[in-house]
Amino acid sequence: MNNLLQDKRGIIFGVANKRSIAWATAKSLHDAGARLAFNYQGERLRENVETLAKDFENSLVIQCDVTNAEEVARLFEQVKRDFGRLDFLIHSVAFAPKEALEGGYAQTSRDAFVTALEISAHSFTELARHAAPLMTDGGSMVTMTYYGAEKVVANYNVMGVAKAALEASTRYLAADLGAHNIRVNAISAGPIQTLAARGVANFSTMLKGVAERAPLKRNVEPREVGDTALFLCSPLSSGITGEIIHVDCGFNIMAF
Ligand code: 1JT
Repeated sequence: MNNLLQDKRGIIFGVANKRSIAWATAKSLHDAGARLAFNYQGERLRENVETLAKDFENSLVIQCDVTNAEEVARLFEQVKRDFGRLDFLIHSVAFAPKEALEGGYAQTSRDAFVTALEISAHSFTELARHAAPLMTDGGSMVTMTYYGAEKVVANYNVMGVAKAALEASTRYLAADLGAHNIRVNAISAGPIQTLAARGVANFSTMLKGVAERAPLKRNVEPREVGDTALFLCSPLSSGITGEIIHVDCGFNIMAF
């Protein structure tokens, strides 16, 4: 418990279950005193998110598929009505069809490409556009990325291309919104055993290999990603914008 986000309010996109990176982030932000709103993508995930959010006093849970412009507009209207103002936004949303995360990148279909880029990259820009006018006292936006945006990671394929677009979006948004004292940053997390990752072939083997090569000799914990998001939403990071912070136990600095 700390007071880094006392009287601050923000919204978190991408909680699906208690293993979600978005959920670990919610816990860090809540423990720092923030009031939180959550989205859920569809009826299937509503109960999960409502159950998790119950622990958080005065939280909001709102239906919103980030690819549905009407639902996005409606969500921000409700946030404006209930919160009056926004101080931060967490974007922890990604998707690509399973078949796109195996085999060669050259085999990526147009459909898989468009889906991955729309959900994983365009949604951040869309949400930022709606959130910025509510950040009347300045604010902080944080998205989640992965090393596959920078270097070729076997099987990450079109997600790497989507994350590269997301990282570039982080810089362009930071340039646009800086004059309003809105900072925009990304966390490049090491691999984490979430539900999304569980569908990935040989994910456990990869986790082990990454832990062996990382300077800290282990995998990153969701809480460490959440605490970095807390830092990026707090005044402690007031001079940082447009940055990609690696939270990966040092894995990215190694050549071999
Ligand atoms: C998605 C998935 C986005 C898994 C993701 C992701 N960002 C990181 N991961 C974990 C991962 C996945 C692969 C990988 C390394 C890490 C799955 C659902 C779609 C969105 O390749 C070695 C494939």
